[in-house]
Amino acid sequence: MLTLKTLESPATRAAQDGDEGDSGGQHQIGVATKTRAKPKKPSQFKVLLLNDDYTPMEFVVVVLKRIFQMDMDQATRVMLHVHQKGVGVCGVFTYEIAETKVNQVMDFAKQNQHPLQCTLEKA
Ligand code: TYC
Repeated sequence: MLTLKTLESPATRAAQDGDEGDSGGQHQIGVATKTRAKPKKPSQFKVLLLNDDYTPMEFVVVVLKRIFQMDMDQATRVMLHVHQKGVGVCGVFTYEIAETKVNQVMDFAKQNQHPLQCTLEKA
C-alpha cells in the first residue's frame, strides 16, 4: 500500500504564523512513503554448530543442554550429527535471539579454551 506522508513547506509554516491555519492542507507537500498493509513476521535464523577435531564431545553436549535447553538424548544426537556431517542446526530463532545464542556458545567455548565455532544463517 502507498500512503502520503505530509510535510510542511517553509511557505506553509509562514502562512501558519498568521491566523489562517492550514486545515485544508493546500500548502502541504506530499512525500510518497511505502507502508506495509500487514506487519511482516520477523525473519528466522538458524544457529549452526560446526565440527572441529579438538573440542571434546562431552563439552559440545554441555553447550547444547545449557544454551539450547536440549535434554541428554537430543544433545547427544545433535553433537553426533555435527561430528559426522560437519555442521548441524541447534535451533531456529529471530535474529536477536540467534545472535545472542551464537555469542553465548563462542564465549563459553573461549572460556574453556576450545575452538568450537557457531554461526547463524537466514532460515
Ligand atoms: N569432532 C569432535 C571430536 O571428535 C567433537 C565435536 C562435535 C566437536 C561437534 C565440535 O560441533 C562439534 N572430539
